[in-house]
Amino acid sequence: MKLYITPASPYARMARIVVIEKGLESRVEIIAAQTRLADSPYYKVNPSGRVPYLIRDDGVGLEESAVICAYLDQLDGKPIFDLLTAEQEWEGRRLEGLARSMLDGLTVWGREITRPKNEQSPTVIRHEADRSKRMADLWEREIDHALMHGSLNMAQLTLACTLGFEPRLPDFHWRPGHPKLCDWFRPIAARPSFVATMPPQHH
Ligand SMILES: N[C@@H](CCC(=O)N[C@@H](CS)C(=O)NCC(=O)O)C(=O)O
Repeated sequence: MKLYITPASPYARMARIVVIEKGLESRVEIIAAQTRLADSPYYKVNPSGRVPYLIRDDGVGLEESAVICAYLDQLDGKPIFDLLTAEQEWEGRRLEGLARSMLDGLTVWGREITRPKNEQSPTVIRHEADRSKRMADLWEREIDHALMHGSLNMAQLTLACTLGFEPRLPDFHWRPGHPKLCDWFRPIAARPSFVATMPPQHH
């Protein structure tokens, strides 16, 4: 299989972490795609131009981080990231949705600050910075949920890649006032799969 990524993408990072956590490194070739470039050769591989994108062994391509993670997770017949038991499923999805909502805002913010200065919108930046503060407050409360502890699942993976987007956003300060979130993040960020996939610092 081939997994197209960019080193800074938190969505691609989720798929890369599942590859490592599931021991699939020898089966999945990681390829850096050239995104956001006029006429990039990558658009012939994936017309949307987004990462992550997984080309399965049968040649079929999959888009969307959650779909790709679920596919990689079930390859060995023992999915661990997706919470599929009836009593956990909706809580798992609810928490994953909350984390993804925060991440979607951060990536809009991140895109804004990588544009040329004269194209950046202070209104968009303020809107996303404010949203991230509200969501960090929300997560300081939700982090006590039982599903946010124990074996790594999609909700935890999504939130960890959200908080772990900080090197890309110099003004994203989620730690002050959120001690429980700090304690939660520390051991997850230290996992080899997270260390190996850290996004590069924004300059
Ligand atoms: N909903 C998608 C989002 C993927 C996404 O937005 N990827 C960004 C990188 S963080 C991208 O490839 N951007 C390139 C572009 O917009 O052309 C997912 O979860 O996989």
